[in-house]
Amino acid sequence: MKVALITGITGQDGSYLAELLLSKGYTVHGIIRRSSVFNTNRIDHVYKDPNAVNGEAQLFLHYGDLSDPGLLTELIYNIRPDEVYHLGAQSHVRVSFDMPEYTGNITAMGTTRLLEAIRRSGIRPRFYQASSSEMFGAAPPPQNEQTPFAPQSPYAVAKLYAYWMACNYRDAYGLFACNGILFNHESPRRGETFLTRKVTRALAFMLSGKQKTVYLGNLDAYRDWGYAPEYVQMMWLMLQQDQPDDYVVGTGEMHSVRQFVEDAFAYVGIELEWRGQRQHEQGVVRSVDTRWNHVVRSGDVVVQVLPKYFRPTEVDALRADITKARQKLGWEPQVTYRDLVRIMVDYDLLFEGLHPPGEGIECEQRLGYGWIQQPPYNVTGGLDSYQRLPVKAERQLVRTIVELLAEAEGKW
Ligand code: NAP
Ligand code: F7E
Repeated sequence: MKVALITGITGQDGSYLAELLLSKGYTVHGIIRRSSVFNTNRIDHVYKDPNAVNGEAQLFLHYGDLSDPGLLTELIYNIRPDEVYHLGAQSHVRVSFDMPEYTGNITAMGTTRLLEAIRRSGIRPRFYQASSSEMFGAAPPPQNEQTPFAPQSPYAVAKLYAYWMACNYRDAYGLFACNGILFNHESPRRGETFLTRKVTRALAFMLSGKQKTVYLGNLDAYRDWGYAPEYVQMMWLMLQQDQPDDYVVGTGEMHSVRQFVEDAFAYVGIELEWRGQRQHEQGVVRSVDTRWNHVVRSGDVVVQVLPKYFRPTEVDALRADITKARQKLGWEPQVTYRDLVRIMVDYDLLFEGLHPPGEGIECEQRLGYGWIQQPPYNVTGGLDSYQRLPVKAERQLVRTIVELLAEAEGKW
């Protein structure tokens, strides 16, 4: 049975990766930061207290921080992992302009600390580095493994340093280190301040009457948005190859922020039109499905652009050329951009206790990501009535929700 260590296990990707590895029979160790309130809500549903389950636990959590080299060394030495997935980072691009030094300390130097902990321990796990399409920055699309890097933010510069450190430890010490150069990937577990989730969550709040307007920045940036669970499968795949290598991972499609907003609203029957210019633009409701008339009306300003959300230097367009991943790893994403919008809107409506259209949830079920253990979301109560259930019951509950929705829509 393999042993994996995940930094950033409480994040979007870390939580999906933990589920994937557990489903493959791994023993999984994760590093979590101490915080004044629980920050493990993305993994609570897969965590069993080792004290309570008597030797049956497969997931172990350890306090630690990428700023603490001594502790990282001790963890590597004691856990003796076969695979290390380094996902921990200050991962927000806009925030990196406000906190460049902290971002460098954690996102760049944190990687060096972990690599050094591995080197000094004498243990030789396989190592995955969470590199980013942001490293391509100003380089025009499509971007692949040969595209010259042109980072446009402190975050991207820090990731580039970490990328080269992983390459250096591979060349200098023969470490099996892989860089996954991942383009934007999203999910219902995406952090609430990233663009896609900010929009789908705000939409759900508007439909439940809690919010009137969402405030955004640059609507004209283009991104290659994929579905996060598929991307963590790629992380694992890279570490199972005979040779370590670096891979670009994305969908090959790109869409603008503006289009994402339009498509999310259109999915629930709200058509938008745009008024005004760049830094003062507004998204106004042109028409609305009668179902939402009590909360949203024609003429409502549902999107307001604010200069404070623009970045000092923007990355205009990212689109992955995934030829290498396709040819060498046989990888092809299944979830399209259209599906992704639907999945995210469906879940955010569900979290708000609203009845989602259901096409996204259906798509997720059809593609059969059996290893994803969605926490139990209560259709009528929303997040406030979130409650823990045993894993089997969670799966059953998600299935039941989907069946109920389909019945209500008259589809089955
Ligand atoms: P995320 O949701 O922001 O998660 C980041 C994780 O890093 C969290 O678990 C966080 O812990 C942890 N972390 C932050 N500072 C830390 C520190 N000082 N010490 C230890 N852990 C720390 O990010 P994600 O979307 O899952 O992305 C995973 C990785 O892939 C990140 O490195 C990100 O930069 C990179 N990446 C992401 C994308 C994407 O589109 N999602 C694309 C390319 C690359 P807390 O929960 O305590 O904050
Ligand atoms: O922005 C624009 C913004 O913050 C996407 C991270 O996971 O992916 C992510 O970085 C676009 C940008 O993601 C708002 O200017 C407009 O053009 O969702 P985002 P990101 O910056 O692309 C890469 C691959 C990573 O590696 C990172 O870790 O949307 N945008 N208005 C906005 N973005 C945000 N967050 N908020 C807005 O109000």
